[in-house]
Amino acid sequence: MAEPTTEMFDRDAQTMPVEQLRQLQQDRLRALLARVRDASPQHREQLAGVDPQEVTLENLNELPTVAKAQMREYYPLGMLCVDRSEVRRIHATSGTSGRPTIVAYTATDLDILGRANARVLDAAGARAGTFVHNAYGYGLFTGGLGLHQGIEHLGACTVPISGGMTQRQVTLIEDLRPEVLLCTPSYAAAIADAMAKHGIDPADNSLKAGVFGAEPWSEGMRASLEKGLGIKAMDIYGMCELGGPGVAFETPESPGYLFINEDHFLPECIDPATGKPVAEGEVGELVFTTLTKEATPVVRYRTGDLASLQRVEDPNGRTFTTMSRIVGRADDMLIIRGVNVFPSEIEAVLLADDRVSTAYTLVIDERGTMPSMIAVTEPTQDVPSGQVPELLARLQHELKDRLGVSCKVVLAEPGGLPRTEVGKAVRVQHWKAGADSPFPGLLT
Ligand code: DLL
Repeated sequence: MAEPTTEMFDRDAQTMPVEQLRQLQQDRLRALLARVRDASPQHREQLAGVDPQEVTLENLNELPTVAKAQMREYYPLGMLCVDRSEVRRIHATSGTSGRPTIVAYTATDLDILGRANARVLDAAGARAGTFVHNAYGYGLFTGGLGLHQGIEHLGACTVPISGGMTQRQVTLIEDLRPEVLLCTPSYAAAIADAMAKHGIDPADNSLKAGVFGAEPWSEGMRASLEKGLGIKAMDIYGMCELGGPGVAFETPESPGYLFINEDHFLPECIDPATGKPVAEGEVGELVFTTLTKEATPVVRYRTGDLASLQRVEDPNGRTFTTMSRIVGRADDMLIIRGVNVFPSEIEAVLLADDRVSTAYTLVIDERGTMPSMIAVTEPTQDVPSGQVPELLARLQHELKDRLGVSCKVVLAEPGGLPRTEVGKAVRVQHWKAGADSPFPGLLT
């Protein structure tokens, strides 16, 4: 695989001087507002009375935002800003917690989706001709086909396996020798476990890089995946309402900082309670405007995702601003005995200990008057049983230290917990009074 430092896909756009980038964003923002203001019922309502020529990057935060709940009211296509005949593809959110949100793409939108994701794959070291094993789900979910678009744009080769049938995935990786793996981090962990079970040495497989996203993950998970698969693991962020994957991505030289494809996605970071912008480097809720999307553009879309924004020095010359890892979702936060807890903090503690496997679930026991937390996980295969009591005590101590509230730890047998093979891992389960135990035999 070529070194990412020697060439760069779309270098001119990715390394544009910041002043020029700001001007491009300003021009695109005004053109977008002028185009969409009267183009759909959703935009008409949101942008009533707005004069696009008056809007600048500095006063954009005075415009109203739009959130998922409002988008649902416009189901299915009340957001559409082009004629139906121009739509080339539809994707949708899974809609498990309400009506799905539909996003539509024109031919230009698909081209931009491809370009944005080609930048991601190029940063991970893929080039024309590289074999890419794409185990993100294909279908209405944007992950599979969104990254597929990027692989094709780059001229690389897609293995469009989608999720599931893990044994078959391992066999195909052995046989076709892809260099890049694409899937959720929890599924990458399941693939690593399956390889270990078959005695495949991480150093011997063909994989060199993995691009993992669509769900939260931690530095501990990165270390496990890098060791278990013998790869460099990179983060990718995106969401259906913004068009899918490829909104932001890490490079091997920027762990913890995801470059935002700022020529297409204009980021803001606001205090979720007041809506006011937060300072650079401070955690707030990400808000995005899709500067170039034609079919279903969004203006000031509140993602619910919490992260910080910062411009960093890139050794490869990228000038786009960066976002941190997603630290949580505003609606993910648990309040346990008065303490605010993000499930991602539990993963960070558990996986910092390499004696613990990547499979875990956080059970919120709500059977009593006060909720309590139980982390259900497993030791890795090679932990001697004599070490288990010390491991449990250490994890519980570290969790209490980090969270400020107790979290009991329960260990299953190595390999005893189910793995998520399709879709996003569900890491939190609520155990209500009268309901069956989520882990019979382990929790009673
Ligand atoms: O998950 C798009 C995607 C596909 C991103 C493939 C990356 C790779 P949705 O299904 O609409 O879209 O889910 C979007 O997933 O608001 C975040 O809460 C979460 N999410 C996405 N990427 C990350 C990430 C796709 N890297 C929602 N880290 C977002 C943490 C993520 N959470």
